[in-house]
Amino acid sequence: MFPRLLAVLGLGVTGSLSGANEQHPQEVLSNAHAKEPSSFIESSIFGRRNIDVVNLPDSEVLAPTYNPRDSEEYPFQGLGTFAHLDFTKCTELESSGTFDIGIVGHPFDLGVSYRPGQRFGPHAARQGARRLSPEAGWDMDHGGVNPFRNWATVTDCGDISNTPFDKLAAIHELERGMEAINKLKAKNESTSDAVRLITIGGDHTITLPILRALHSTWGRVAVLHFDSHLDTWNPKQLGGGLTKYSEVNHGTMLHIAHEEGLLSNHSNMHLGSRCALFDEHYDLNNDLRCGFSYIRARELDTLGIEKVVKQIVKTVGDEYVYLSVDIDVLDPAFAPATGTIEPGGWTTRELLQIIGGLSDAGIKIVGADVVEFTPIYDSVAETTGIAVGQIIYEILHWMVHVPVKRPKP
Ligand SMILES: *[C@@H]1O[C@H](CO)[C@@H](O)[C@H](O)[C@H]1NC(C)=O
Ligand SMILES: *[C@@H]1O[C@H](CO)[C@@H](O)[C@H](O)[C@H]1NC(C)=O
Ligand SMILES: [Mn+2]
Repeated sequence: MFPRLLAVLGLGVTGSLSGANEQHPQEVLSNAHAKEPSSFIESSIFGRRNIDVVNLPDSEVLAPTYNPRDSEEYPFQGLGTFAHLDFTKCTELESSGTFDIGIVGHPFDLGVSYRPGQRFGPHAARQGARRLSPEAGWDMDHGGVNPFRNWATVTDCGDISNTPFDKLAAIHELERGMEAINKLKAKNESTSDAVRLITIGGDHTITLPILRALHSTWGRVAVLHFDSHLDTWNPKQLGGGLTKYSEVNHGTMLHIAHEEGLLSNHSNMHLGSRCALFDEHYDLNNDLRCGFSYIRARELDTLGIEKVVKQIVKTVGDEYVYLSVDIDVLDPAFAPATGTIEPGGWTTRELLQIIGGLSDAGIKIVGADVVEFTPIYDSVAETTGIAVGQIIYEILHWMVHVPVKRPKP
C-alpha cells in the first residue's frame, strides 16, 4: 500500500523510477495515444480526456515497485486492527501454533484515581497505529528490519472482554484471558518457544493480572516500569481500607505484585520517575522493599541515553524482563491524553531510543504493556494515540530481535 503512494510521490522504495521509464504523469496524459484537444477547456487539466489507459504501453504507466496484494489497504482503510495486521480471536483459538507475537487490548478503567476513560485506549491506539503496516514496515532505525515480516508471525488478538460493573471480576477475566493465550504454542517454536503479548491498556491496574498470568511460565520477572509515578504504593496510603475492591488500583498493583511473589527480588526499575510522594520516607523505603531502583526523568539530562541503558542492563542482567510503559512517562507535550499527568517528562524519541538500546543489548523480554492512554483527552491530531502505536512498534522490534526460550522445568 504505502510503496505505491511513495512511488507516485517520487519516493520509490527501491530508489526513483529507473531511466527509461522515467516519465511524468503530465507527459503520459499528453502523449500520442490521446486525440488532439479541440479546445482550451479540453487541453487544460480540468478538461475531459479520452485516454485509453488500458492500452497504454506498460512502460508509460508509473510502474508499481512492488507486488500489490489482494488484501492491500491504504492507511485510512480497513477494519482497524493494529497496523492492519490479521485478526485472530486468540482467547478462543482451537488450534495452537498459529502466531508468535500478539497485540491484545484490555479495555478496563475501573482502577483509576484521576482522569478516567482508559477503556477506550485499545481502540484509539489501533487507530493511532493505522499509518503502520506490514506492507511498509521496513525500518530505517533498525537496519531495514520489518518486524511484521521477519521470523515471527504477528497478529492482532483483539480485546479481552471484561465486565465494567465489578473491578475484581474484571481483573480475573483479564487474567484468565491472558492465561489462555499464554498457553498456546508459538508458531516458530524452533526460534522462540513461547507466544509473547504486547497489551494495550487499559489503566495500569491491568499489569497485575498480566503478571499473574505470566508467572506460571516465567517465574519471577524483572519489571522495567516506565512511568512518572512509583505505582508501588501501599494500599494503606492509596485507596485501601475502604472495601475489598479499593486496595487494587492503578497505583498499588506493583506493591501487590511484589507481595504475591511475582517480581524479581532486586532487579525491578522505575524509569522516568517524577512524582510527588505521600510521605517523606515511607514511599521510597517501601519501594526499595518491593525490589525497585529508579532513574528519575531529570537524570536523563545528566546521564544521557547511553548511561541510562547501561544502568538498566546492569540491573536486570539476564533475568526475564516484563516491560510496562505508562504513557505518562512522556511529557504532556508528547502524550497529553493520560490519566494522571505530570509535566517534565521524556520525549517520544528519548523513550524509543532507550527501548531500542535495551533491544540492542539483548535483554530478554517476555511480555509488555502500554497503558493509561485516555483518548478523550487527546488532541485532534491524535498526538498520544500515534505515540502509543509507535511505542508498540518499537517493542515489537525488540521481541523480534530477541527471541526467548522458556525456562527448563
Ligand atoms: C523461523 O525462524 C527462523 C529464524 O530463526 C527463520 O529462518 C524461519 O523462516 C522461521 N520460520 C517461519 C515458518 O517463519
Ligand atoms: C527471592 O526472594 C524469595 C522470598 O524471600 C526467596 O524465596 C527467593 O529465593 C529469592 N530469589 C532469589 C533469586 O534470590
Ligand atoms: Mn502507572
